[in-house]
Amino acid sequence: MILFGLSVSPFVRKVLMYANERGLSFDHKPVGPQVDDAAFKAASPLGKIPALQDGDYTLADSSAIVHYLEAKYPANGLIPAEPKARGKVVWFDEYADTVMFPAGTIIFFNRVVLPKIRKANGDLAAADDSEKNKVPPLFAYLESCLGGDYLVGNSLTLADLSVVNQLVNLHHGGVGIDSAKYPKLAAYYARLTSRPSVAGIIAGEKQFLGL
Ligand SMILES: N[C@@H](CCC(=O)N[C@@H](CS)C(=O)NCC(=O)O)C(=O)O
Repeated sequence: MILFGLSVSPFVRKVLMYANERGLSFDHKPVGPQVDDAAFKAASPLGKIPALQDGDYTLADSSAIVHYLEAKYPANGLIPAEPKARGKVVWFDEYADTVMFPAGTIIFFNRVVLPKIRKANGDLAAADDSEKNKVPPLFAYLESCLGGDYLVGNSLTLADLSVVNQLVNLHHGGVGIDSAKYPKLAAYYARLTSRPSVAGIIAGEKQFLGL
């Protein structure tokens, strides 16, 4: 199996963390979006990362890829079968991808990607505005959802992978989680990012990004 995409994308890191947690191995090709590579273009109709090639089967979108892998390797998966838990896992995956990402990418793109990778000026006012106005409701909501060690049930699920990887990009963008205001979320972030499935990836990214 080939997984295309740089891990600094929270969507790519979600799939990498999933694979590591499940003990699945990929040939990882760390390409950027829209790269001019025939195999990548065949796997990613929109040119977005991540994308997967498994033999002659191709698939784009982090959630689609995780669902595919979960169906292919069902034992000890990270998407629960119990209806209420499964519904919540899909909800948090969607919340991370469609609500957290737009708020976080303004920060990560303008404070990190543009200056550090593309050597261009970012729109720092837009990043500051997102940190001040868009991020606090996200943190407050997540804080209110955390009762135990994980977002859903008593074990790691796709919900945690989706949410924590959006938090990692916020962290790369200089947005920490204030443990006085959000004690459960701050502890959750520290706990999840210390898992071997993702800790090494984050350390490598910090080096790559000069953070
Ligand atoms: N819903 C997609 C989102 C993928 C996505 O937006 N990836 C970004 C990188 S973080 C990308 O490739 N953007 C390039 C573009 O939109 O052209 C997923 O879950 O994989």
